[in-house]
Amino acid sequence: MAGSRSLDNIAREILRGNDKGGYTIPTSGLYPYQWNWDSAFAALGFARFDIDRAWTEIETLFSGQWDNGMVPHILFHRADPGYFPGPEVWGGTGPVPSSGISQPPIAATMVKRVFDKNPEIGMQRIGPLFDKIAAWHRWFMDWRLDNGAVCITHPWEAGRDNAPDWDGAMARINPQKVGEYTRRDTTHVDSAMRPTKYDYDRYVWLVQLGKRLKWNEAELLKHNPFRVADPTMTFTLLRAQRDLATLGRAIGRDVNDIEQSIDILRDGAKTLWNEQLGSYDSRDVRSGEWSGSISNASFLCWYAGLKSTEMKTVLNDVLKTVRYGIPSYDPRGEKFDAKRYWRGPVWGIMNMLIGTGMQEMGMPEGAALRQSTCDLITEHGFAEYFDPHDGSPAGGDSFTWTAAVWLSWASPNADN
Ligand code: 2M8
Repeated sequence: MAGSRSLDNIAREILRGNDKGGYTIPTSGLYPYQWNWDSAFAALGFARFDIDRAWTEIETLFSGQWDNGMVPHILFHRADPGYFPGPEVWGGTGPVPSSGISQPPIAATMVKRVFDKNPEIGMQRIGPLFDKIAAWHRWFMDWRLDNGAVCITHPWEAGRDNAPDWDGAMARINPQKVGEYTRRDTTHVDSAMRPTKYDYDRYVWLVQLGKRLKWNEAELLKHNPFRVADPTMTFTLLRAQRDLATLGRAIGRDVNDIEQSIDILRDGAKTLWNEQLGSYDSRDVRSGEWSGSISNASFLCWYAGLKSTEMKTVLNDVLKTVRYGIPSYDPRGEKFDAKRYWRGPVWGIMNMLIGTGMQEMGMPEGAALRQSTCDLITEHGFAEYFDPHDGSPAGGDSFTWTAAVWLSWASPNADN
């Protein structure tokens, strides 16, 4: 087992190794492009040893922002045939070839942390970024709210691609006319760790629909059968707006609009409380049905600044069932799958968001989760995700966000 100093060095090497010049790929082979929330985590990792590079990561991400404010979930800076679906399948309409959907808005929160590390440099870099982040958040507020909760229009948008949360909405899609396509992910990784063909047919069908509608949000609102109010998006945007307001005040900007949106999102978060389940849950806006899903996103309430003793009880019950928390889906649920991506495995990034939320709330569970994440990475490496029962690594390796989580939170040498 490597010591924490040498693990810090390995984590730095992973970030440097995945650096393609101004942006970082999540891992080579499986994900050869710039992903939105992966980059926000990467920036935080870089901030431990190269503050300038941390800012550049976010600046490159925002170079792909669309005119309507949307920041795509993938920027295809340089074509790579190793990934499907690529730029031509998506037909993004922004300044850089891109996908047509977004991802959890954690950038403002990570930018605030990078800013706080070195406010002098931060003051030189934050100005233009502040406006771009505000425009992105405004796009969510204008186009994606349902009773104040933030909706996704594609499972990839939540970042929790094949979570059981979307099963109901996915079942209503008939992907008959999707045509032939070749997946590339299963050439890089064991297919038992990836979404099924059933899921991929529907992912591709939704991309084809968006492309046909030229990614016009008003049209998507009318025609897209997939619209789910999601705790990942709602809690991360609520948190991000708070952090953006703080940054705005620090640089003398008017933050009235952002403050109003905080109230709207706080009310929206209440609409994700599933009383029968006794947990935060996803809500299918088209059918009005609950997903009935206790996921790791349910525990992002503390990260959003919301107190919840009920979720604390749920968390302790879930943690009793696994060696390494927090599983992406409740192991007591029949859809739990310890290896298949977002249907069970543990993800360092989610642990960090949830854990920092708990630490900020003064909950001792936060430090315990940090220690368990430290043990997981120390014993099992920098994998994309892990089996919650035995910690075995899954998905891609030398993974950017796991290295970033180590450097900025899980390592005993990180400042917590
Ligand atoms: C995974 O998603 C991509 C599609 O966006 C894929 O499977 O091809 C998810 O884990 C997502 O949250 C993550 O941002 C991305 C890159 O790490 O991989």
